[in-house]
Amino acid sequence: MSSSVEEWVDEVSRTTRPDHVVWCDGTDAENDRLIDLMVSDGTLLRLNDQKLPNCFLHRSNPQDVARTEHLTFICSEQAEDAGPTNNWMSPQDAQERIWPLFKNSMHGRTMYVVPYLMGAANSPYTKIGVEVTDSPYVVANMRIMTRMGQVALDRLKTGSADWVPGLHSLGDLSPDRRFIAHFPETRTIWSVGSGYGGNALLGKKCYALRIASTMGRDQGWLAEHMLILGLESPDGDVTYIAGAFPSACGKTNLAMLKSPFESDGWKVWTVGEDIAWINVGPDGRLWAINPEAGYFGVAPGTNRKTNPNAMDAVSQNSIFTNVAITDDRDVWWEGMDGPVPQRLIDWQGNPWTPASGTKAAHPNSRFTTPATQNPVLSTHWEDPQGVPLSAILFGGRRARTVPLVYKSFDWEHGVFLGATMASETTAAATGAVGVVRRDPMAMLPFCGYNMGDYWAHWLEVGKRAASPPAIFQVNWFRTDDQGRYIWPGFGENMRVLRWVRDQVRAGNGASDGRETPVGIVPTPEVIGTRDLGLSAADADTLFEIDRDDWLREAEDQHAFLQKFGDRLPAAIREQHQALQDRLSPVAV
Ligand code: OXD
Ligand code: MN
Repeated sequence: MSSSVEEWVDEVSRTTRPDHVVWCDGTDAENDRLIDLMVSDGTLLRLNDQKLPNCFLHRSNPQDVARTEHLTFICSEQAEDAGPTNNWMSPQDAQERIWPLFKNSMHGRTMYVVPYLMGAANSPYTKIGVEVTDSPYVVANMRIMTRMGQVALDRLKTGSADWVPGLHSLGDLSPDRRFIAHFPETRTIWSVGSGYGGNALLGKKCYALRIASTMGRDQGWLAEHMLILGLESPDGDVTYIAGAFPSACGKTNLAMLKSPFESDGWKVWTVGEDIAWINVGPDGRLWAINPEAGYFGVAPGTNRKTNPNAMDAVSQNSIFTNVAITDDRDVWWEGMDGPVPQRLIDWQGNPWTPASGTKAAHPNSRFTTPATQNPVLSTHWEDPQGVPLSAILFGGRRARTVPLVYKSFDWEHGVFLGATMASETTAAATGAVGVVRRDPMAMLPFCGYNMGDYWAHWLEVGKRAASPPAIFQVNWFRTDDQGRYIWPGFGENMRVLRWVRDQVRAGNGASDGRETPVGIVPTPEVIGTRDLGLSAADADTLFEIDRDDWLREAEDQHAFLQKFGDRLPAAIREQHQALQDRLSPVAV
């Protein structure tokens, strides 16, 4: 392996002072040893081996249950390079404020050195990371989420100097001494004080999004918070679609969608469910790989109806975090099929009954499961070049304003839709839930540099691609006057995917669509709202473009875009102006 890895490991162990250092090889035997260790010290609980073979429950510290965006920093030399949407700390301040928290932090613990690949072993787009951690739970999760161990050591051995170090320590798990710091210029990650997924599995959000987005800016590609799916149509053709949705907005469900039209030949295959790395191919199309090997999905709401494929996937070899369990050590969470059990042990380990008045599973409880257990995994999910994208969806959670689906006029307009997308917040991050916030390209918490520059980079990539994908906005979450969701969602989202496919197959001419000031909207007929039993009034609301709502929306977009000052690309400003002009035509 690259001697620089050994040097770095020596250097961090001189500060963190672990009792032992273990280099992970990723074998079953190693994993078994770690699991036994964690079962014996209570870090993991073995679940019912008949119902859930080789599955385990982990209960995290109750103060450590979600990503902590306010403790997440971009440590670039210049504050402007982090931009107005990131927390910034100078590398010098990080050295003074964060580094001391690693002093002796692994004393009495073992330090695991976890070499891993983001991407398939044979892909030219794959990248190497090495995470050092004092959490065996993190090691077991990294083994599911990445290609970990020997396969990465082999890459390092062949002389690759290009790897991203990530230092992780649980510290004392106090939010007062918790930091997740990224150094884009030196491509380094430090995380201390949290064992929770996105804060601690450093390959995922920290590397594959925050650091990789800056690599993509420098190298001409895109690292995106996107699912990738293959939509098979009755003629056997597969159309590849990527989708950016904020956390806990149904990305995993859409990526693994069970089609109600399967007997007619419409089917979804999963390539990825959280992250896409996108390159311009020699044919002028955008090609996407999924850099991950597993799914770290939100458990509550997952059931046989909303996501039967996920229910199958998590039935073995999976780690559950902060879910509830039954008397016979089966898992349970809110929204699971069947009646609510009368007795449970809740996510904190306390007895629970329906009268308790609390959630039995934490709203951000998760499963970690290997992608290979997904029954609808695409046979192309590890193709070295990735899959060619025909469409990109930007989705948010919006009770009003945004229709079920609409198509942008062109790439620049599509980038504007991504730049101004907004969503109501969820439990995936700490903080208030249900507040509308702008979340451009679903990358607000994950873009490692100035978001204005990021939009410029998107525009540039589109210029380099002769046939870029068509861009759509979707919203499954529109409500009626009583606050009820109008759209059934889940499997029925297939109707929207079919329309998207028709649109990209029809080329640039809009078919079955109505041109509005915001974009091209389908008719209720082509989506089939009547077959779903939706009233005409509900169908109207679903596709409505209300001028007053949109004027308010445009005003709010303006306030957001202003924050970027001279880093706002002119094309985005012009797109915003053009939207306002279409909403307020000059009277003649
Ligand atoms: C995730 C997230 O865990 O987006 O994927 O929070
Ligand atoms: Mn995510």
